[in-house]
Amino acid sequence: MKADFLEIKSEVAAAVNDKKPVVALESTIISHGMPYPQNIETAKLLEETVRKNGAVPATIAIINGKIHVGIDDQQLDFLGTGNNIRKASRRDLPGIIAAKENAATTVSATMIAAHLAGIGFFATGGIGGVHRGAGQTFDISADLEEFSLTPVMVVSAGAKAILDIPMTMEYLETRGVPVIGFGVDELPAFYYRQSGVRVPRRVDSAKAAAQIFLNSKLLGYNSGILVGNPVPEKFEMSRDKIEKCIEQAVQEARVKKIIGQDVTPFLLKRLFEITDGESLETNIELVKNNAEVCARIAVEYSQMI
Ligand code: PSU
Ligand code: MN
Repeated sequence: MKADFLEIKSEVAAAVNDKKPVVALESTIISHGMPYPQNIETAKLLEETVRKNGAVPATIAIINGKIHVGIDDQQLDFLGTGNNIRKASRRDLPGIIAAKENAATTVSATMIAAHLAGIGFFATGGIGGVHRGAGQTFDISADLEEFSLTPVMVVSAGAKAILDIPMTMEYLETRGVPVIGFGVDELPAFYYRQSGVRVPRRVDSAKAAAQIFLNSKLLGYNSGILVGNPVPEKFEMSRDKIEKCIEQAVQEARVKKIIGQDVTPFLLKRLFEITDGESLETNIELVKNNAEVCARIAVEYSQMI
């Protein structure tokens, strides 16, 4: 049985086949995480950044029920402007494919698709995690569980500060997911560099991160690894300022009874509005930085295997 819904761009397939470095990129950030036209501009910037650092980019999305690993400009425009694009997480993939729908992939779905295509590295902005107030709402992103199920190394600026970062770390610890601080001792908090939550391991080079991924493979792990790469200092937001804005956005989501997969896009959109666009600027810079670091790790890894 072969997945006839998997369309791997020829450049990507060739690179995977030759064991060359490839970096997967997600599409939820394009369709649900950023406004137009910055979403499309950022997607292009990320692909360029991956190339500049020696790897082949593969942006992943579902178009007409087919998982595309690597998309073209026309498909990118469609994902960035279309209004009927679903948000696909692990639970959604089989149904979306069957119904031949269009969907952007979250971290969990992107990890699944990347692995299916033979790609081991993936750069994003922030992963989903345990939401504030999860004790009441049970809102825990499927991204966390995915790390224990799928062997992909994900470079992110940590968990979004809209989440409960200590609980997110506890969850990852329970699932046995290796978490690495890239040049830092604490898990980054997306908009700012230090969450106050220590990571179990710090590395100071791309090579050291690649070695850890290789070790996990040699140990027979079938789980992923989270790399926390902080936003560059000059683009960091003031912790006090963004925390106040987050409190406000979270409160609004509660009043409006926003639930399920709509929570994260709602919070990101409100933060963009409340901060007058500053949160978006930081978001773009951190995800670019993640694409660079991820490509560098993928390059190091390709020299080890
Ligand atoms: N981080 C961002 N923007 C985003 C997301 C994360 O800066 O759009 C997306 C990712 O695709 C992540 C998803 O996987 O939000 C998590 O959604 P949820 O909390 O519903 O699991
Ligand atoms: Mn959720």
